Amino acid sequence: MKPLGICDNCGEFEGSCKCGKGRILLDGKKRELVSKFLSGLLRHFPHSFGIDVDEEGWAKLDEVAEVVKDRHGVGMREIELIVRFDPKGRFEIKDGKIRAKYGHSINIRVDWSESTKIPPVLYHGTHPANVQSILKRGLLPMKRREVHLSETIQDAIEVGRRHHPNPAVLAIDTKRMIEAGFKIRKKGKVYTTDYVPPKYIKRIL
Ligand code: HQG
Repeated sequence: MKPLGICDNCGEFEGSCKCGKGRILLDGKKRELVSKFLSGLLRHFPHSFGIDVDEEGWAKLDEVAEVVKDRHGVGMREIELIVRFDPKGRFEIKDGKIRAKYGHSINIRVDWSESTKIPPVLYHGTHPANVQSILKRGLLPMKRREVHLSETIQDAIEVGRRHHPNPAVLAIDTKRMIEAGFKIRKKGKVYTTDYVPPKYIKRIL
Protein backbone atom coordinates (compact mmCIF):
# COMPACT_ATOMS: atom_id res chain seq x y z
CA MET A 1 0.00 0.00 0.00
CA LYS A 2 1.10 3.61 -0.50
CA PRO A 3 2.15 5.65 2.53
CA LEU A 4 -0.21 8.16 4.16
CA GLY A 5 0.73 11.56 5.48
CA ILE A 6 -0.15 15.14 6.26
CA CYS A 7 1.18 18.46 4.98
CA ASP A 8 0.62 22.06 6.14
CA ASN A 9 0.09 23.15 2.52
CA CYS A 10 -1.49 20.14 0.82
CA GLY A 11 -3.48 18.61 3.71
CA GLU A 12 -3.86 14.84 4.07
CA PHE A 13 -2.28 12.82 1.27
CA GLU A 14 -1.63 9.34 -0.06
CA GLY A 15 1.71 8.55 -1.69
CA SER A 16 3.57 11.88 -1.75
CA CYS A 17 2.29 15.43 -1.34
CA LYS A 18 2.43 17.99 -4.15
CA CYS A 19 4.76 20.50 -2.47
CA GLY A 20 7.08 17.80 -1.12
CA LYS A 21 7.08 19.22 2.43
CA GLY A 22 4.54 16.76 3.85
CA ARG A 23 5.25 14.33 6.65
CA ILE A 24 4.59 10.59 6.30
CA LEU A 25 2.55 9.31 9.28
CA LEU A 26 2.21 5.69 8.14
CA ASP A 27 4.52 3.87 5.74
CA GLY A 28 2.89 1.35 3.41
CA LYS A 29 3.61 -1.67 5.61
CA LYS A 30 2.34 -0.07 8.80
CA ARG A 31 -0.74 1.22 7.00
CA GLU A 32 -1.62 -2.30 5.88
CA LEU A 33 -0.94 -3.78 9.32
CA VAL A 34 -3.15 -1.27 11.16
CA SER A 35 -5.86 -1.49 8.50
CA LYS A 36 -5.98 -5.30 8.82
CA PHE A 37 -6.12 -5.01 12.61
CA LEU A 38 -9.00 -2.51 12.37
CA SER A 39 -10.86 -4.87 10.00
CA GLY A 40 -10.41 -7.77 12.40
CA LEU A 41 -11.36 -5.71 15.44
CA LEU A 42 -14.54 -4.22 13.96
CA ARG A 43 -15.67 -7.30 11.99
CA HIS A 44 -14.70 -10.24 14.17
CA PHE A 45 -13.28 -9.65 17.66
CA PRO A 46 -14.29 -6.31 19.25
CA HIS A 47 -15.17 -8.04 22.53
CA SER A 48 -11.69 -9.57 22.91
CA PHE A 49 -10.42 -5.99 23.25
CA GLY A 50 -13.27 -4.73 25.44
CA ILE A 51 -14.91 -2.81 22.59
CA ASP A 52 -18.71 -2.56 22.50
CA VAL A 53 -20.32 -2.55 19.08
CA ASP A 54 -23.94 -1.48 18.65
CA GLU A 55 -26.49 -3.32 16.53
CA GLU A 56 -25.36 -1.51 13.37
CA GLY A 57 -21.70 -2.24 13.94
CA TRP A 58 -20.66 1.13 15.37
CA ALA A 59 -17.94 1.36 18.04
CA LYS A 60 -16.76 4.45 19.93
CA LEU A 61 -13.82 5.94 17.99
CA ASP A 62 -11.89 7.00 21.10
CA GLU A 63 -12.12 3.46 22.54
CA VAL A 64 -10.94 1.95 19.25
CA ALA A 65 -8.12 4.53 19.05
CA GLU A 66 -6.94 3.53 22.52
CA VAL A 67 -6.76 -0.15 21.54
CA VAL A 68 -4.91 0.74 18.32
CA LYS A 69 -2.51 2.96 20.29
CA ASP A 70 -1.73 0.15 22.78
CA ARG A 71 -1.26 -2.41 20.08
CA HIS A 72 0.35 -0.47 17.23
CA GLY A 73 1.50 2.85 18.71
CA VAL A 74 -0.46 5.07 16.34
CA GLY A 75 -3.33 7.43 17.14
CA MET A 76 -6.56 8.98 15.97
CA ARG A 77 -5.02 10.90 13.08
CA GLU A 78 -3.57 7.73 11.57
CA ILE A 79 -6.91 5.94 11.90
CA GLU A 80 -8.68 8.83 10.17
CA LEU A 81 -6.15 8.70 7.32
CA ILE A 82 -6.59 4.94 6.91
CA VAL A 83 -10.38 5.33 6.75
CA ARG A 84 -10.30 8.28 4.36
CA PHE A 85 -7.95 6.67 1.83
CA ASP A 86 -9.13 3.06 2.08
CA PRO A 87 -9.32 1.80 -1.53
CA LYS A 88 -12.38 -0.38 -0.85
CA GLY A 89 -14.25 1.95 1.51
CA ARG A 90 -13.93 -0.63 4.27
CA PHE A 91 -14.69 1.76 7.15
CA GLU A 92 -16.89 4.68 8.06
CA ILE A 93 -16.47 7.38 10.74
CA LYS A 94 -19.49 9.38 11.92
CA ASP A 95 -20.41 11.29 15.12
CA GLY A 96 -17.39 10.06 17.06
CA LYS A 97 -18.02 6.45 16.05
CA ILE A 98 -16.36 4.02 13.62
CA ARG A 99 -17.56 0.84 11.91
CA ALA A 100 -16.53 -1.64 9.27
CA LYS A 101 -19.00 -1.49 6.40
CA TYR A 102 -18.84 -5.16 5.42
CA GLY A 103 -17.13 -8.45 6.11
CA HIS A 104 -18.51 -9.07 9.62
CA SER A 105 -18.79 -12.36 11.38
CA ILE A 106 -20.23 -10.76 14.56
CA ASN A 107 -23.98 -10.53 14.75
CA ILE A 108 -24.97 -7.03 13.63
CA ARG A 109 -27.69 -5.71 11.31
CA VAL A 110 -26.56 -5.64 7.70
CA ASP A 111 -29.82 -4.44 6.06
CA TRP A 112 -28.58 -1.05 4.85
CA SER A 113 -27.20 0.10 1.51
CA GLU A 114 -25.36 3.17 0.19
CA SER A 115 -27.17 2.96 -3.14
CA THR A 116 -30.16 1.35 -4.80
CA LYS A 117 -28.40 1.44 -8.17
CA ILE A 118 -27.12 -2.10 -8.50
CA PRO A 119 -25.32 -3.22 -11.68
CA PRO A 120 -27.24 -5.95 -13.61
CA VAL A 121 -24.29 -8.34 -13.32
CA LEU A 122 -21.83 -8.69 -10.45
CA TYR A 123 -18.92 -11.11 -9.97
CA HIS A 124 -17.54 -13.43 -7.31
CA GLY A 125 -14.00 -14.83 -7.21
CA THR A 126 -13.37 -18.06 -5.37
CA HIS A 127 -11.20 -21.18 -5.03
CA PRO A 128 -11.86 -23.44 -8.05
CA ALA A 129 -12.53 -26.32 -5.65
CA ASN A 130 -15.59 -24.43 -4.29
CA VAL A 131 -17.34 -24.10 -7.65
CA GLN A 132 -19.08 -27.46 -7.74
CA SER A 133 -20.59 -26.93 -4.30
CA ILE A 134 -21.56 -23.31 -5.09
CA LEU A 135 -23.34 -24.35 -8.31
CA LYS A 136 -25.23 -26.96 -6.30
CA ARG A 137 -26.01 -25.11 -3.04
CA GLY A 138 -25.69 -21.47 -4.09
CA LEU A 139 -23.39 -18.78 -2.67
CA LEU A 140 -23.58 -18.86 1.13
CA PRO A 141 -22.13 -16.31 3.59
CA MET A 142 -20.14 -19.13 5.25
CA LYS A 143 -18.38 -17.60 8.31
CA ARG A 144 -19.53 -14.06 7.57
CA ARG A 145 -22.93 -12.35 7.81
CA GLU A 146 -23.23 -11.68 4.05
CA VAL A 147 -22.13 -12.93 0.64
CA HIS A 148 -19.68 -10.47 -0.97
CA LEU A 149 -19.76 -9.58 -4.68
CA SER A 150 -17.47 -7.43 -6.88
CA GLU A 151 -18.32 -4.87 -9.55
CA THR A 152 -15.65 -5.99 -12.04
CA ILE A 153 -14.11 -9.27 -13.13
CA GLN A 154 -10.70 -7.87 -12.16
CA ASP A 155 -11.86 -7.10 -8.61
CA ALA A 156 -13.36 -10.60 -8.35
CA ILE A 157 -10.03 -12.12 -9.47
CA GLU A 158 -8.28 -10.16 -6.71
CA VAL A 159 -10.78 -11.38 -4.08
CA GLY A 160 -10.37 -14.94 -5.42
CA ARG A 161 -6.56 -14.70 -5.23
CA ARG A 162 -6.86 -14.64 -1.44
CA HIS A 163 -8.04 -18.24 -1.79
CA HIS A 164 -6.13 -19.55 -4.86
CA PRO A 165 -3.48 -18.15 -7.28
CA ASN A 166 -5.69 -18.93 -10.27
CA PRO A 167 -9.21 -18.35 -8.98
CA ALA A 168 -12.54 -19.20 -10.56
CA VAL A 169 -14.86 -16.28 -11.36
CA LEU A 170 -18.65 -16.50 -11.24
CA ALA A 171 -21.05 -14.01 -12.86
CA ILE A 172 -24.18 -13.28 -10.81
CA ASP A 173 -27.38 -12.22 -12.57
CA THR A 174 -28.30 -9.50 -10.08
CA LYS A 175 -30.92 -8.02 -12.42
CA ARG A 176 -32.98 -11.22 -12.25
CA MET A 177 -32.30 -11.58 -8.53
CA ILE A 178 -33.73 -8.12 -7.85
CA GLU A 179 -36.75 -8.84 -10.09
CA ALA A 180 -37.33 -11.95 -7.98
CA GLY A 181 -37.26 -9.88 -4.75
CA PHE A 182 -33.69 -10.49 -3.51
CA LYS A 183 -31.96 -7.52 -1.89
CA ILE A 184 -28.49 -6.49 -3.07
CA ARG A 185 -26.68 -3.85 -1.02
CA LYS A 186 -23.76 -1.52 -1.77
CA LYS A 187 -21.17 -1.02 0.97
CA GLY A 188 -18.05 0.89 -0.03
CA LYS A 189 -16.75 -0.65 -3.23
CA VAL A 190 -18.32 -4.00 -2.42
CA TYR A 191 -21.83 -5.39 -2.99
CA THR A 192 -23.46 -7.79 -0.56
CA THR A 193 -26.48 -10.05 -0.30
CA ASP A 194 -27.79 -12.77 2.03
CA TYR A 195 -27.69 -15.69 -0.42
CA VAL A 196 -27.37 -16.34 -4.16
CA PRO A 197 -29.34 -19.36 -5.44
CA PRO A 198 -27.59 -21.51 -8.08
CA LYS A 199 -29.90 -20.44 -10.91
CA TYR A 200 -28.41 -16.91 -10.90
CA ILE A 201 -24.79 -18.12 -11.03
CA LYS A 202 -22.67 -18.83 -14.12
CA ARG A 203 -18.98 -19.69 -14.17
CA ILE A 204 -17.08 -17.43 -16.57
CA LEU A 205 -13.44 -18.12 -15.61
C1 HQG B 1 -17.04 -19.68 -0.53
C2 HQG B 1 -12.48 -9.35 1.56
C3 HQG B 1 -18.41 -23.83 -1.06
C4 HQG B 1 -16.90 -18.34 -1.20
C5 HQG B 1 -12.73 -9.72 0.12
C6 HQG B 1 -15.62 -17.83 -0.57
C7 HQG B 1 -14.24 -9.61 0.00
C8 HQG B 1 -18.66 -21.56 -0.79
C9 HQG B 1 -15.60 -18.50 0.81
C10 HQG B 1 -14.72 -9.97 1.38
C11 HQG B 1 -20.07 -21.68 -0.87
C12 HQG B 1 -15.82 -17.54 1.94
C13 HQG B 1 -15.31 -11.35 1.43
C14 HQG B 1 -20.61 -22.96 -1.08
C15 HQG B 1 -19.60 -19.58 -0.61
N1 HQG B 1 -19.74 -24.00 -1.17
N2 HQG B 1 -17.83 -22.64 -0.89
N3 HQG B 1 -21.93 -23.18 -1.19
N4 HQG B 1 -20.62 -20.44 -0.74
N5 HQG B 1 -18.41 -20.25 -0.62
O1 HQG B 1 -13.42 -14.75 2.81
O2 HQG B 1 -16.11 -13.39 -0.70
O3 HQG B 1 -10.17 -7.14 1.73
O4 HQG B 1 -15.71 -15.24 3.77
O5 HQG B 1 -16.78 -18.47 -2.61
O6 HQG B 1 -12.04 -8.89 -0.76
O7 HQG B 1 -13.76 -14.36 -0.38
O8 HQG B 1 -11.11 -8.07 3.83
O9 HQG B 1 -15.54 -14.43 1.44
O10 HQG B 1 -14.48 -18.22 -1.30
O11 HQG B 1 -14.66 -8.35 -0.39
O12 HQG B 1 -11.97 -5.91 2.92
O13 HQG B 1 -16.67 -19.44 0.80
O14 HQG B 1 -13.57 -9.93 2.23
O15 HQG B 1 -12.50 -7.98 1.77
O16 HQG B 1 -14.68 -16.72 2.03
O17 HQG B 1 -14.42 -12.29 0.83
P1 HQG B 1 -14.79 -15.26 2.61
P2 HQG B 1 -14.95 -13.65 0.18
P3 HQG B 1 -11.37 -7.24 2.61
